[in-house]
Amino acid sequence: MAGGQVTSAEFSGKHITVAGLGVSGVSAARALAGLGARVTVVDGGDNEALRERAEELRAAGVAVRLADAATLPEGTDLVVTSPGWKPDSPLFAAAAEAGAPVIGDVELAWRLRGPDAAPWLAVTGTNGKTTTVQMLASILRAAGLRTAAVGNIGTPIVDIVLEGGAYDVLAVELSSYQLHWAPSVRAHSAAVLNLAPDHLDWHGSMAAYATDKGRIYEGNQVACVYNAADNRTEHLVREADVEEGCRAIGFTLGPPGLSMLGVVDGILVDRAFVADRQKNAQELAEVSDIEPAAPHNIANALAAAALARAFGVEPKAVREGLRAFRPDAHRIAHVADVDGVAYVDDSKATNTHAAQASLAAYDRVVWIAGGLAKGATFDELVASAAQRLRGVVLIGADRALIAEALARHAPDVPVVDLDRTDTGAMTAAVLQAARLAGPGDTVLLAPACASMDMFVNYNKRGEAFAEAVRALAGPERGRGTDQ
Ligand code: UMA
Repeated sequence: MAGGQVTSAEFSGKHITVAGLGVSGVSAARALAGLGARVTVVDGGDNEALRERAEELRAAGVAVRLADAATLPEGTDLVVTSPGWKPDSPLFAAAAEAGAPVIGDVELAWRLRGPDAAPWLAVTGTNGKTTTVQMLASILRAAGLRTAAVGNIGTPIVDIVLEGGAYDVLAVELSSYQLHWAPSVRAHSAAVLNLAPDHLDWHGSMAAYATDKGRIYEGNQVACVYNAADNRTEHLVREADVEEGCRAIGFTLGPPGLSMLGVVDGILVDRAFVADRQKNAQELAEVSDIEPAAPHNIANALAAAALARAFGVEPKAVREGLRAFRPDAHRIAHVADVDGVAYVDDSKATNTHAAQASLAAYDRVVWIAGGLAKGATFDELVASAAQRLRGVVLIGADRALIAEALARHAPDVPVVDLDRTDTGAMTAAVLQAARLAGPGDTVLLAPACASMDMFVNYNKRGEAFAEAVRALAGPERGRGTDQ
């Protein structure tokens, strides 16, 4: 354990149950065993991958129990849960009965921080968190700081915290689940990018979801960054109990007011972290430095810039960091042009809010949508996009919900309901979309739903789309030209 900063007193000798044998559970279990705790990992699943993982942990002295997510191991002092476990899981009811507190892996990481631990710049929001955290890490690196993008993005934060003083600052993506289970986290500065209904089946209500998101501002030291176009985020700042002197900093796609970052004539400008901000603004970067320069992504860049500026990063590094950043696959990724039609993969649009942002970027769209709705409704999304839709192809388990919204708000738009949830349905969906599209149109995969009814994850869904598009283009047209 590098750094040697981690204190074990709180955990050593305790019997700790870790809920979940996924990415965060494995990381938490290893860390706790290393600190001298007696650890049992429980997981409701039982398959080959889990059994393999269980064997590795057992070799490290950790007990593992599969195929039972409900029974609390005898003598449990504390439960450390993975983010995905719902608050009403039977295991937590049993823990409450036994007097064992429940915390998340992010809370564990926070409690394991030593005296020279790196401060956290934290990001949440319904959409854009991963991209923003990556942009932020890119900016921090450009400033010469030792940093890592961690948390919901996929790198368990416990692993990084155990490295002690190896970092100057962390760019931390926090999901609403993680925030729910992390009551004492106190970020240097934090941003809520936007707030729209998502994961309501987990949180129970929009109010509960917003409350958990808002926890990210609690105890902030320097800046609470909010989206001026989404007053729900500003409201969360007002509700938060922050350190004395901590400022509310807005970001906007228009000219910035005082204590905001915004855009003037294609330039990203800062009117928050400049000395004479009453009269002046500081140029940070150009919109053309951002890839892709879609409106929601410019907002992500502004939020990342605001957090970096709150940490004292110079304008030059903001520009360099944004220029160096390249988005992940499956986020508004242009796959190919075939017969004058652009094919775009935004499989990452797993909720209505993301799909709305994606649809807003194109004038004439054939939309491929559907999957698992996660308790969402589609009226607002369909009504906002109706004018731009040339056709719709529906796939997946909850497609009827979208079909009903289309019948209400876009009754004249042709809809192909594929009535399929098998993996091969994507090829048929692309063929149907090609039939509906004409030159100048965009065929857009922005499902507004989760993928797990048909695919392992949204990456696989996007890959299936790209493969079907390439097959449509044919070998002689694979380079995306019209022939
Ligand atoms: N499990 C049960 N019972 C339950 C729930 C889960 O037994 O009631 C078990 C599952 O069988 C599985 C394990 O718990 O083996 C999975 O735990 P988990 O779903 O919490 O996932 P992890 O693998 O630990 O990954 C988590 C995040 N997953 C979720 O929040 C669902 C990852 O975010 C994150 O990258 C990782 O920790 C590291 O921090 C993924 C995600 O989808 C990307 N996040 C959601 C989002 O972005 O919308 C919130």
